[in-house]
Amino acid sequence: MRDFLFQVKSVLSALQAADHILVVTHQKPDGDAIGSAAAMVGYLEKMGKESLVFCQHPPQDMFHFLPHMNKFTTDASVVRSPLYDLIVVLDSSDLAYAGIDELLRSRKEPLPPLVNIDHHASNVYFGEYHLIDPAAPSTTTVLYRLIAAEHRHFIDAPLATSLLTGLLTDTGHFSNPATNELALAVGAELLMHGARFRQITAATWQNREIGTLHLWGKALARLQYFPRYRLASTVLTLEDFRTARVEGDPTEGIANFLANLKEADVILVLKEQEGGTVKGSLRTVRPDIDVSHLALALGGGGHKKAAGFKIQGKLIRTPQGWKIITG
Ligand SMILES: [Mn+2]
Repeated sequence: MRDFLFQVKSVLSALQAADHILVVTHQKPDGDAIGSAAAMVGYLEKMGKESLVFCQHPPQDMFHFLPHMNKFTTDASVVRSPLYDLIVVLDSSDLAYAGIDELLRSRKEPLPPLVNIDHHASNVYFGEYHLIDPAAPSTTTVLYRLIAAEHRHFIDAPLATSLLTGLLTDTGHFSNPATNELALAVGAELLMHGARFRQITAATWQNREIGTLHLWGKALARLQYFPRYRLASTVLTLEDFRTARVEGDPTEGIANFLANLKEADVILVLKEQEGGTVKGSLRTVRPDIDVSHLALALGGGGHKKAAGFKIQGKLIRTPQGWKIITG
């Protein structure tokens, strides 16, 4: 706790010393990536600082109710711009996930200092300043504690709404194992600051489309159970996504949903991605199982209860079930 307060002080002084701040959030941004970036921009604006958000992919339409969406850019040239005297990376355990490792390496100008704000247990502590709490349910919760430390009066309804969005989406609307006492305490405080709970729920939860449910149907129909490992697994192929004609990836919730399965201790969802890779999502709700170890062994990372990895290969159906053909 003392360590956290020390980190808060050093991050605040780095923010205060900068004039133009580039905020970076992770590729294929989820509610926590977008909510934390929107909240950061709102906070910096109140501090009188100019900022812009770089993200490899644009926010999905469902997040357009959030403030500062016009501050997001996918234009990689901003990462090389000498204008910015500080880079703040959010919700990313490493710079590759943030989508800027190559961009920073190929940059000729000297690098501005980097601030690393996150809640992944697998964070590699890149950058000069860190504010990392693996016990935090979301990056927006970490950010809330940063802002509330000295600038609680800056938290208005739009800022609180951005922060609550990350908290709600990362906890599966207060249902997954990330839902701890901090989640509920910060959630209550954000509501008292005017966060629009119903608006977030309507936009990010009550938004299923027919094509999405058809995809879910395929994933559920293919569910396989391996009693020896108490593991249940399913797959989705690129062809499935093409025929469903859905925007982005509306199947992120499948692994969390399956984690509630009575028979299984571990859930594995495999999804084919563009460019010849397969993405694996691991989940558990068992207090004594840490799936981040398995994810790390497969070149990925994440949290104890929710982790993932990516491997080269494609999915094929065999008489014995689905297999990954690697290489
Ligand atoms: Mn997160």
